[in-house]
Amino acid sequence: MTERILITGGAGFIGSNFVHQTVREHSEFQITVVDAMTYAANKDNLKGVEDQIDFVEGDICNPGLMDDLVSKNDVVVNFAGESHVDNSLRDPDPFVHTNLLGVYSLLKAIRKYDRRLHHVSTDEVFGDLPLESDERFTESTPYKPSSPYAATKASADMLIAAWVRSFGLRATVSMCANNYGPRQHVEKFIPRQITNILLGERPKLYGAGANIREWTHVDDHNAAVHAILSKGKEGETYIIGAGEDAEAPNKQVMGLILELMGQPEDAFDSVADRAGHDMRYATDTTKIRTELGWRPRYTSLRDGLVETIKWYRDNVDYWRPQKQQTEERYGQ
Ligand code: NAD
Ligand code: TDX
Repeated sequence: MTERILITGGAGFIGSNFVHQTVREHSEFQITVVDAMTYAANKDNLKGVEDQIDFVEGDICNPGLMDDLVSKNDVVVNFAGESHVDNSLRDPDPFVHTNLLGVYSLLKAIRKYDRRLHHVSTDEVFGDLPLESDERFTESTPYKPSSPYAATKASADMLIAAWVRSFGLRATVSMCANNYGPRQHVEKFIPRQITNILLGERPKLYGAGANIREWTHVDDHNAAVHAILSKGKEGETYIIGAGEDAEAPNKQVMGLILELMGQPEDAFDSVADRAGHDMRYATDTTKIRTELGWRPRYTSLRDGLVETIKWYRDNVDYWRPQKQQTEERYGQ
């Protein structure tokens, strides 16, 4: 049976990879994408699938538009978001607008038409873990967001939890660790360093680079979202992450990128640290593995990085127009 799926934020990094994966592997879905085409979107992200989808340019905060689009679909997957922590430290406004008010506006329409929602949250809602510990985030870890970005994502999760409990909203939420892969905006850590090296600029490491992230390939994240859509239990939350072997301090990831791109190991600049910088993220994915049978395909960051570096080398025209403005925003 064909299901009509509304994919919000489908012209951004994770959303567009989700659209490509859905076209490739899930012919049961008839796809509509809605995206506000902010600085983070790229029309080239949907190259090759334009004929298989309906595309609407619009804001998830627009109640009339959401009412119309939600009424015409069976399922909504919300990838629309302001996603970059550094931007949220400079100006939280768009984060409150999209990540909080946008979700509220979606909830109103989804409740009205009794549609199924899957919301894409982040492991940053839990705050951070100490560097020296075996602790990992689970679905019952208390929320303790650090940045304005994480606070707006946490707030949206709270709204959804209340709508599930009080109004019986049919929703699932997933919290994924750091993603990487093709079509990621050059503001983020991995593509920023790769594209700096490709342009002959020095990569930039915040502080001492001791902060640990768990790098999850975007295709694995999206396969998990599909597993939740088909087998997940309404009202539940699911943590997604590639696991212990994909965890690494930023300095080590920097070293790996330099090595894979044939650069000396010290060919980077240490720059001012991020305010409130979370130390360590690490996920416990027992629930999604045991209940839904999901497994990451990319457990080695090295293999994923080889492919990702190749993608940025082969697609200079895609990212080159974003680069200057992004670096001007950083100013370091
Ligand atoms: P992105 O910044 O690359 O893309 C976001 C997309 O949302 C863009 O296309 C943008 O135009 C669109 N958008 C922004 N505001 C909108 C609005 N008001 N209405 C409609 N569209 C709007 O982000 P991403 O990295 O693809 O992240 C997608 C989602 O996944 C975000 O909600 C983010 O919080 C979450 N997430 C990201 C990561 C990661 O590592 N990137 C990890 C876990 C969760
Ligand atoms: O130039 C840089 N140098 C650097 O050392 C940049 C841009 C980042 N960093 C550090 C900061 C982080 O410790 O690298 C790490 C990763 O940074 P980001 O790519 O900005 O990701 P992060 O802040 O960890 O958040 C990401 O993962 C969780 C996504 O951007 C979020 O949307 C997601 O929720």
